[in-house]
Amino acid sequence: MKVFDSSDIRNVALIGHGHSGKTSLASSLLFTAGATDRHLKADEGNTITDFDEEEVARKLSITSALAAFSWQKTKVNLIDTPGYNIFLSDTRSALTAADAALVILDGVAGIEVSTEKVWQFAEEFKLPCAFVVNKLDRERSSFERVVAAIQETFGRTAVPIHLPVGSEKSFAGIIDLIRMRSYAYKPGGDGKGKESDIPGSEQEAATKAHEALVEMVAEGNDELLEEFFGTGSLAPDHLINGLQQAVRERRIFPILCSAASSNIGADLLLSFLSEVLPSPLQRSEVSAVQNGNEITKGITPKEPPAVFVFKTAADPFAGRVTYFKVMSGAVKDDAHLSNMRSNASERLAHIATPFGKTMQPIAELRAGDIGAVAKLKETLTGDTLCEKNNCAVFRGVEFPEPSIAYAISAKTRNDEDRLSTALSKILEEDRSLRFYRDPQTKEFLLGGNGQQHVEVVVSRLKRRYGVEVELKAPKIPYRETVRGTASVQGRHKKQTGGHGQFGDCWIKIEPLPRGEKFQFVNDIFGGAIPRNFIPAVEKGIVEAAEQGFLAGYPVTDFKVTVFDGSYHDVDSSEMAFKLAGRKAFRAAMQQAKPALLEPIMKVEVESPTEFAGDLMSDFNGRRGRISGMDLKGNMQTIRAQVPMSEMLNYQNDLISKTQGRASFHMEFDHYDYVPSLQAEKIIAAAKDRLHLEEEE
Ligand SMILES: Nc1nc2c(ncn2[C@@H]2O[C@H](COP(=O)(O)OP(=O)(O)OP(=O)(O)O)[C@@H](O)[C@H]2O)c(=O)[nH]1
Ligand SMILES: [Mg+2]
Repeated sequence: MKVFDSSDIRNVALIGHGHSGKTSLASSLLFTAGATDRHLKADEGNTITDFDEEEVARKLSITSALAAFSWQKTKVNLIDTPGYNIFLSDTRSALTAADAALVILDGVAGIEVSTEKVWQFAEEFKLPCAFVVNKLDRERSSFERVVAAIQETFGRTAVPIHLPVGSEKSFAGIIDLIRMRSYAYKPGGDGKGKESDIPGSEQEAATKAHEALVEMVAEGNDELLEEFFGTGSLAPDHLINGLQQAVRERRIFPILCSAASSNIGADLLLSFLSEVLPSPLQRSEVSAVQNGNEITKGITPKEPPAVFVFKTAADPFAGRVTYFKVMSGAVKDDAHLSNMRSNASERLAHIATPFGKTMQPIAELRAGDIGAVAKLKETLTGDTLCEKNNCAVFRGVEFPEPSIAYAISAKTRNDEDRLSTALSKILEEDRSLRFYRDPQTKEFLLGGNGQQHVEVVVSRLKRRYGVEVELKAPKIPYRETVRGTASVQGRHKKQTGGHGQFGDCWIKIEPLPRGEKFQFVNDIFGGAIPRNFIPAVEKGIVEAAEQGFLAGYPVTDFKVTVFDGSYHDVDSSEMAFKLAGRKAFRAAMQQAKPALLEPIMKVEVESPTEFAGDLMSDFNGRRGRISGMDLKGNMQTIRAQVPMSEMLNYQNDLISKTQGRASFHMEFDHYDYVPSLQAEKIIAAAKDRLHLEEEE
């Protein structure tokens, strides 16, 4: 691909709810711009931006993908992002490379849960945005209704710059409210409209909408306001410039029409990208750190080269592929840059412009452009690479903690050996995953944003790396504790020929507040137990506590005071006192009202209000306690505390209860007593388990 100047580059992300048509729109733009020789379809699994095998199999986007193309004199780096809520952390991360975003809406469904989420991301990154009302060829779609919903949710500064001609099946034209011309399309055609005057039947509506647009654009600009009051309108060039400025400053959010799968409106959208959306040079500054100081910084062509890494992919053939945005200067092929985090020197051999999975070689990437390079040694997502060692370091996004974890185990010994290498590659690519070992249950856990998220990893392990694994719900890390106090003796005495063994201690056990774990106090006066044997008593107790008393779970939140005992000059030893401590502990547990503790999770569900009542009563059924509620628009947030054991299958239940329109997040909060009914079952199950282990 040829080299483009910063001012001719547009980095545009397509964002929106799952299934709204982002990948289809990318496909239609690529075809109309001549970057592909036919119109590729999401349903056929052959699009440029859904190339990953899991995406093809599932017919949805899982990670962001890039495709660069040129249109007139502009180079567009299109970033197609996932819309399903469990994959949205990737979308948010990809937005660090964008200078503007198109929010895609389904012309039937209008505003959906993820529409609001991605809108918040765009606000967070201060990205200029426009709305694209897609699927206007569908039955029961309505541009008017969706526009009203957009304005109600996002405000009056969202204004149409297009009007549809025809609706549903007969939708085949678009009126451009800037130039006041009409364009007729052939459904399934080349995406280039035939220009004509506005049909008489649409004249009145178009004039009204044009005036509303003109007024809105003029409002923020004195010169334009003067022209508007003087002539009652704005010259088309002035209108475009004014609109461009207003979009850049996030004062206006244009609304456009489209039917991506039948390729209606692609050429108007392409013109909008190049004429109205900002170049990287016009983007608002982003925060960075330079010489220890927080600064903000724009794209700077005149400085030495620096790039920010916003994405890493594990390609089965090319290995690690690093996607970056040039933040300053120009990066030439084969440049040597140093990584500001690890200090490693990296050679950027064969830099490329990404086009889905294809890497198109390029000689140079100028400030603001996006590129990819394979085989960097130590560079990861979020890193800054540059030539000078005092350059600004840009900030990557943080990823949320996983909301769900599964126990993962290899199917065979052979799989086990390769599992962690394969997983480490997948984790590099997707930073919202976590892989760790639970120190208590000793299981390996894989955490992600949802069940499907973890399942994608399992499937990828098999398809890409030939590693087969099994998933299980993680074991619940129960704990044991005491509710009462007890003072008991622990005495160990054994006479076997020569040396005997003798240890004897008196201990008091009592509960500690939740989370204080363990405390040991030596309260011996007058040497009833010699000083050097006291640590052995403690060790005996700690080891016994690790093994549990009721059901094999570690005992926690208790205090032990050793206050008396006796010893034997010859037969006493550390081992004997350790065993005495152990006996004392077990005897104390017996009397001190032992109890089971269970982890309680902090859960937050976001759902359309219509399901709120149902979801709250569902929490009651799960022994949960509602701790708060928030209403935002049509979305209800419910916060609750629920035992972990009741949440294992929540994801599936939530999907079926809300038709997939709600999302949730949970994390550990605290431990609390298990009610006796459940405790009995857990203890009985543990007895079976421990019994089996003994037999093995
Ligand atoms: N009728 C109609 N269907 C469309 C249109 N655009 C997309 N679709 C269909 O909508 C479905 C989803 O399209 P995608 O392009 O995969 O949607 P997406 O927004 O990329 O979905 P995610 O990547 O999962 O977020 C597919 O079946 C498309 O054929 C359209 O303009 N009209
Ligand atoms: Mg998609």
